Amino acid sequence: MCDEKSLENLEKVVEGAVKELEEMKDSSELEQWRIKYFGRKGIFASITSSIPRLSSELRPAAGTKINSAKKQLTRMFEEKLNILQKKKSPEVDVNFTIPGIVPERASLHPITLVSREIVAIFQKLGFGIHTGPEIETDFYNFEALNMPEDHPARDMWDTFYLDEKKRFLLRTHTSPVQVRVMQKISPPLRIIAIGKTFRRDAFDASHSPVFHQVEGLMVDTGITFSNLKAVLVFFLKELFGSGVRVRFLPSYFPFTEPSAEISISCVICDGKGCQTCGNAGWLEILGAGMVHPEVFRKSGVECKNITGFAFGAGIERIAMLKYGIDDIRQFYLNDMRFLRQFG
Ligand code: FA5
Repeated sequence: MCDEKSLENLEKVVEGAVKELEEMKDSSELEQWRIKYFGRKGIFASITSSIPRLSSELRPAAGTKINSAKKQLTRMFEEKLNILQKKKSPEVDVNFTIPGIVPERASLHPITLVSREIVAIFQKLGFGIHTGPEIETDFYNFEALNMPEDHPARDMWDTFYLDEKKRFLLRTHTSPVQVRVMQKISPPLRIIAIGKTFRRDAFDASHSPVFHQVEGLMVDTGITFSNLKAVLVFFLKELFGSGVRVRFLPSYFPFTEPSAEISISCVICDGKGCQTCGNAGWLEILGAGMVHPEVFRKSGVECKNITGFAFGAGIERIAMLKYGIDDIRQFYLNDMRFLRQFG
């Protein structure tokens, strides 16, 4: 390619190069093409090196021709490269060096956290975990718990009934699980039951129409109020710290006799009196008592000398005291700023 003729052939070279480019199928073929025409020992290097051998009149025109041919082919090469890169399969296109999107870490709901803590404490004492249905019958929610039809104590629980005849309802407490367990398992037994409960209560800072309770039941020969006291004091000290003081006062539940309401020294003011405890220094936290003989009878426990204790507490109220939450509605608003604090 070192004469005038070769320069005339430049057009043919370009034509051939363009045709080859059009037929290229992948970038490795394209690279071969680039080396063939523009490599150090390529066709254009050879054509350019022939310029000094041309007559001085021809040289400028030859230079211009070669340069414009090079420019045209370089532009076409880049266009083809672009097309082939876009055609690459998606797997090949993945850039493994780009940092991934970090998935947001979920956290457990405070009610779940407290429930698990309660379960762990009672498991240490050998209590088994039981559950019961959220839709209950009148028998389990009231009658078997020593509240026959028209018993005035039924008014202690504003009930969601599910049918006209009031045979089915959403359980108002976890106490029906006591009866269900005693019907199935003979004493000795010690169990807790955690679950949802429902009441027609107005939704305010301390009441929710749906909330959780933990029920406890221990039945054996010779169980006394002292056992109840020992278990509950242990439980509350594990949950709120060994410094907490526990107070038992007489109370009334139709299904326990005697009955007690149990309070702890206010976790906010340590018993000095504040807004949370209404300046009383004490916070009521549990209802409890010795299982009423009528409940044993209705549950089919007939053995002599069998006694037992039962207790029930609201999980939301416990969680509020543990975490210093002043409004029960926070648990159900799904506000991520609130929930993230328990991560
Ligand atoms: C009962 O429900 C009894 N079944 C407890 C019991 C069991 C006593 C075994 C004796 C033996 P009470 O109605 O007081 O008791 O409810 C127990 C706890 O549930 C309350 O102390 C409170 O913490 C919680 N609670 C009651 N109503 C609501 C509500 N609307 N929202 C949130 N928590 C509530």
